[in-house]
Amino acid sequence: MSDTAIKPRTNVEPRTERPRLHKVILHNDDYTPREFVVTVLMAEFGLTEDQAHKVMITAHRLGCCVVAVFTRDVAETKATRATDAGRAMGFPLLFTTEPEE
Ligand code: NFA
Repeated sequence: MSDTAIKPRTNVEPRTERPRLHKVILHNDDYTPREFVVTVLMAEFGLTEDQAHKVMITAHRLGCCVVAVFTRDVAETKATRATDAGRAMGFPLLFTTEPEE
């Protein structure tokens, strides 16, 4: 055998880790119309009207509500698009992201 032979690694950690998921959070405000919030939730997150209404009313009552979880890039892109949809209409609608525990 030549002296440049490569020694295979042993005791390698099994690669079973999944990427950490990030929550998209809808925040309540006093100005964005309820129907508009529902429309944005359906358009940007693919929720049904029933699901969107539940998420909207939960944020309205409690101050915020988790919309869904995604990988970090997808969560950030959706939160930005949804926030921008409100801003385009002059509303302070806000979506943020945070990593899951
Ligand atoms: N609080 C808003 C209203 O009463 C509705 C709303 C719900 C806004 C959830 C933002 C998030 N028009």
